[in-house]
Amino acid sequence: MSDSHDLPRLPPVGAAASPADLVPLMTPELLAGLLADGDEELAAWTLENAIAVMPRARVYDELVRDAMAIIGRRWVEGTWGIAEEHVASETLLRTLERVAPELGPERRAGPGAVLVGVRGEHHAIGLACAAHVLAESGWSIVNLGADEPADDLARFVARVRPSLIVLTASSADRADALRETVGAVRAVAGESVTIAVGGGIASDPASVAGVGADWSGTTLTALVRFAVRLRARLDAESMVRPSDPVF
Ligand code: B12
Repeated sequence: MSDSHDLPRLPPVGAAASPADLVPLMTPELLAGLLADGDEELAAWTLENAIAVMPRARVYDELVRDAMAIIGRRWVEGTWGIAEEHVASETLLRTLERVAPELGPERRAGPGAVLVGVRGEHHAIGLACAAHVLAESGWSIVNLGADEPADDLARFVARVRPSLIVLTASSADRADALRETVGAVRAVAGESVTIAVGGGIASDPASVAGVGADWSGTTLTALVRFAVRLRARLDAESMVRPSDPVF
């Protein structure tokens, strides 16, 4: 008969297990495996339990990001191929939809934020995560996703007049696209819109220094802090307009 110590260390399921007991078992390795297997049921269960005991932004900054970094490493090493990375990315996007914050009609009452991947940027999972944490902080969100041309974003901004634009760019290669995007938005909205930049590029301050953004950061935890302060300032200045129907 096998000793119980030989059994795999799977998370306990059942009424007795509280999220706090489960979180230490919910490692990036576990989540990476679930995502690469396409198991959105268990991946959503994992994220829900983590979100029950930690701020959502921290779950995305640590558990989700580290799990996808494992996928990336295995992809680079050749252990997993493009297919496994694609399965993981698509499973994660479906999983995020399942764990999205449940907000009522008040989600349209806050100031508007437009989330955008700059021209050429195809990494869009960070934006999906940013949409959740900003919505939870009282912002009305439109997520335009990946690879948005600067001139089209400017047209959209002129129409919907958001208070905040969140730009993502994964690497320093995207500095020109970022500068072009910030310039196009400023041309139609001037300083009436606040522009925040993040993603991989923000870990290289020299790359974001000259793009003309108001703020940059590498984590959603920092973005939430910034957005809460901005929201308080807009409220104090009575600058929150009723959102355009698009939000
Ligand atoms: C999934 C993935 C892809 C998918 C993306 C699918 C999708 N729908 O988004 C696809 C297949 C499209 C892809 C393509 C490529 N990829 Co890729 N990809 C990844 C991978 C494995 C995971 C990225 C991810 O989603 N992470 C999870 C999210 C939650 O994390 P995140 O994006 O970092 O976002 C976090 C923060 O950055 C922050 N954040 C994000 N945006 C913002 C904005 C603001 C304002 C703030 C404050 C914070 C913030 O919040 C998030 C939570 O903390 C990474 C590996 C890794 N180490 O990250 C490689 C990686 C990013 N890719 C890489 C590369 C090289 C590429 C390609 C060039 C590969 C190729 N030869 O074609 C192309 C480039 C495509 C393009 N033009 O953009 C490199 C980038 C190296 C670099 N820094 O230059 C990485 C690091 C892999 C590696 N180790 O080499 N990729």
